Amino acid sequence: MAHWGMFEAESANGEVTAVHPFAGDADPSPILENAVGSVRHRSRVTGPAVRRGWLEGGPGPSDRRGADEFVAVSWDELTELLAGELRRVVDRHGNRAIFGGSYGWSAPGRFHHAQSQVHRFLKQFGGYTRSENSYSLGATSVIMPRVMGTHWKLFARSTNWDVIARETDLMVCFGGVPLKNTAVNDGGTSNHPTRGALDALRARGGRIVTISPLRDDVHGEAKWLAPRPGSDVAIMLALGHVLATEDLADRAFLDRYTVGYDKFEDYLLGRSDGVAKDPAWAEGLSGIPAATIADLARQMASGRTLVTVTWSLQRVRHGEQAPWAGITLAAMLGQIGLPGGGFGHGYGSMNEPGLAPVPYPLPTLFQGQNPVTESIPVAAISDLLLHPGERYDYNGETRTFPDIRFVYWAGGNPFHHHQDLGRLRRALSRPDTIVVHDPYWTPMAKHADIVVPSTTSLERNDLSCTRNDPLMVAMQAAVPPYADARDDYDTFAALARRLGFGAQFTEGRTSGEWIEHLYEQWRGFVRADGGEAPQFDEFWARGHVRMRTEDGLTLLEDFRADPERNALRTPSGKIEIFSSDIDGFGYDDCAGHPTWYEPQEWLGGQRAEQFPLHMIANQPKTRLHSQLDHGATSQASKVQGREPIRLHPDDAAARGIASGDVVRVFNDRGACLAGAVLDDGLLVGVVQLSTGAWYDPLDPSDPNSMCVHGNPNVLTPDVGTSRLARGSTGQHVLVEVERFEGELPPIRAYEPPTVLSHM
Ligand SMILES: Nc1nc2c(c(=O)[nH]1)N[C@H]1C(S)=C(S)[C@@H](COP(=O)(O)OP(=O)(O)OC[C@H]3O[C@@H](n4cnc5c(=O)[nH]c(N)nc54)[C@H](O)[C@@H]3O)O[C@H]1N2
Ligand SMILES: Nc1nc2c(c(=O)[nH]1)N[C@H]1C(S)=C(S)[C@@H](COP(=O)(O)OP(=O)(O)OC[C@H]3O[C@@H](n4cnc5c(=O)[nH]c(N)nc54)[C@H](O)[C@@H]3O)O[C@H]1N2
Ligand SMILES: [Mo]
Repeated sequence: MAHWGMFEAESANGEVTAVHPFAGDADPSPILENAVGSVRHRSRVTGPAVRRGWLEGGPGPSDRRGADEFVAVSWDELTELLAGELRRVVDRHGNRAIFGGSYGWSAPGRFHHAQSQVHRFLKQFGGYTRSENSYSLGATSVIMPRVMGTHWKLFARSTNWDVIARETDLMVCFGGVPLKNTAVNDGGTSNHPTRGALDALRARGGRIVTISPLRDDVHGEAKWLAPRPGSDVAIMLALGHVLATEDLADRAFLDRYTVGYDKFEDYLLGRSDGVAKDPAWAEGLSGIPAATIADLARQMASGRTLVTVTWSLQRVRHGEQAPWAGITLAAMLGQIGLPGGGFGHGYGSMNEPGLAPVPYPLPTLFQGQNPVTESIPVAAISDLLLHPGERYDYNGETRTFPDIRFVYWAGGNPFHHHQDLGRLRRALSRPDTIVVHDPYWTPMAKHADIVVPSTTSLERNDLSCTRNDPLMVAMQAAVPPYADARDDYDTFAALARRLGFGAQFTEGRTSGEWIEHLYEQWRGFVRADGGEAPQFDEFWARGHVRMRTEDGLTLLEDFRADPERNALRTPSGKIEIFSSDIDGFGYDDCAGHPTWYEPQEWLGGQRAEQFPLHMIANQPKTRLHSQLDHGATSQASKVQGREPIRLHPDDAAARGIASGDVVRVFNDRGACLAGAVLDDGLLVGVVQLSTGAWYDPLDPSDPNSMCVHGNPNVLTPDVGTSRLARGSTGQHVLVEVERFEGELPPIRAYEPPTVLSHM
């Protein structure tokens, strides 16, 4: 099992030689092919390694990180050094000086999940400063609990695809329904139903309107509206304006199920600020003709309509507003809780929305409490390291950044996920010690002081299952561990023994025994649900067993049926179109109701005079994030070895750029090379460069060096969504593009650093 689907691997000589998708998967992902040749790839970390400057000079701030050589050490030496340094930091600075946020996707598996392992280890060691929320849903996970009482139920209990295919007349999709993203589900997936569901919807006469700067954000036939990126909230407000002024809003629904519509309507109609948010107003901001918006609003009110918002729309400045305005628009239509109507968030962002949930808990490695209470919103990592002691606003609180001395990362790649990589590199020069566990010499591993070689999920047994998939799967090792790589669990078990809490950490179990233990825990949940599951050995031999799922769900149908008994977990128990709590925070960048705020990184402002192209830094079609970037599917998309950047032919012609050219993409934060691909399925003025090319600085000793490979995060802003959520805003950035002249620098991203043998 991989995050991008279920498969069987063929192997020879310790390497994966072929992958075969699960026969039950209707639409397997081409990302699977990236696994072939990945185990013995030259970018693997072959054994424990310590940065030379750290080994010789001891812990402390260093700007050599990312440019230094490494020294190979034995596992015993590694355990000794790492345990000693953890002890030193805790004795001198306390546990809060350890940052163990360790954000990232690592690999599926209920036991060997790297984040679960590192967090459990650090909790038992006395705690660590943690991170909250995600890069995926930074804004949503803070705003939606205040508006809807939850954020995760929006996905886990979303209206199912078969209900949509059967009932929906019109899907209005902000951000489209990008099929490429449904390849992926956190923890794995055994089936990909989206393509089939959209086909079935259309075969029945249902229609799709996709609102996106990219035509291919939806598969198959759809009406394409291409607004100026960042203007969606204006369009949503204008749609609402038409509903409100043409007597098409469902007042009875708004009265019974929501609070604060009146205050919002004062804003919508311009009573509170003198600006009516009507279609003409939205045309000026979005470029979508007023008549088209008005017409769409009337169509939406005339049948069963589902309003969907992709997660990308909240990964921008003021990202809180799009999901909030989207749910408000759906509430005005009054179809929330009706089959095939209402609201959806994340169709086409992840495979999970639209899939039926399992009704009982999944097996979980018990974590325990974190004795340290400090935490940061996850995308504030550079702020944290650069500004110890500084106060900041977050979600109604005033917090202070602790003074971090030790950074522990296992299962994530900040050089993939974080913005403004030049700033991140300066931030990473500050701590005393950085430890990274990874199977590969990723850019983050190259910036570490202590590098711990992990196995990949292909090299170990595990269990996998997720909350919206019917299968409990035996993940059986395809190959033995590569070189001197170890399971993260074994690394932590050895460290825990050395630090005096080995028995507590392992509870006396080997990893094989843990897997059986978790399986038995899950069998108990199945039994409590009135079901039966086979003994472990039988399960392991069969390869998977089927779980009960709750089919045919409609989001919030229970709330609609009985809003008192099934009250939402908001202060009012209803959908909060106006939130008194948020209003009470007094933030100038997140008011008490959905509001249009002008973005900084967009074509409608002054900054576009200097950097006239709007770059969409979205998820890659050919891989998951940075994982297996050297695999066949990912490599096949590259242009002269660089990550492809799509440009409209008019924008390319204006710059003398031809298809297949290497271009330099730049702004005032940094620059990268990329390979030009021309495509008239983009709005003019928009370019698209996905995330995930491994950061490859021309001069590794210069934090602002150009990336020769095409990592968009050298360009993106490290600015939060707002003071409410401080989510990542990496999706949008203004740039300029020019043909790259001169000698093409080689790609060194996948080459390991120099590793000296121990003297
Ligand atoms: N500009 C911009 N930036 C973005 C986004 C965007 O839209 N635009 N999207 C953001 C989003 S939504 C996300 S979720 C993040 C993703 O960011 P990450 O989750 O950090 O990215 P991955 O490449 O998945 O990193 C996972 C790492 O875990 C390692 N790994 C795999 N298996 C194991 C294991 O068993 N043990 C250990 N120790 N390591 C393992 C992999 O080799 C890899 O280095 O990126 C964010 N960044
Ligand atoms: N293949 C693949 N699938 C993935 C991932 C991956 O790495 N690879 N990552 C997974 C993860 S961790 C996450 S969180 C999800 C993320 O899911 P999303 O954040 O929804 O995914 P993106 O591809 O970044 O963006 C979706 C689309 O939104 C459109 N868009 C961008 N800006 C705007 C705008 O201002 N207005 C409108 N209307 N549209 C806009 C873009 O054209 C883009 O293609 O994807 C998941 N799926
Ligand atoms: Mo994500």
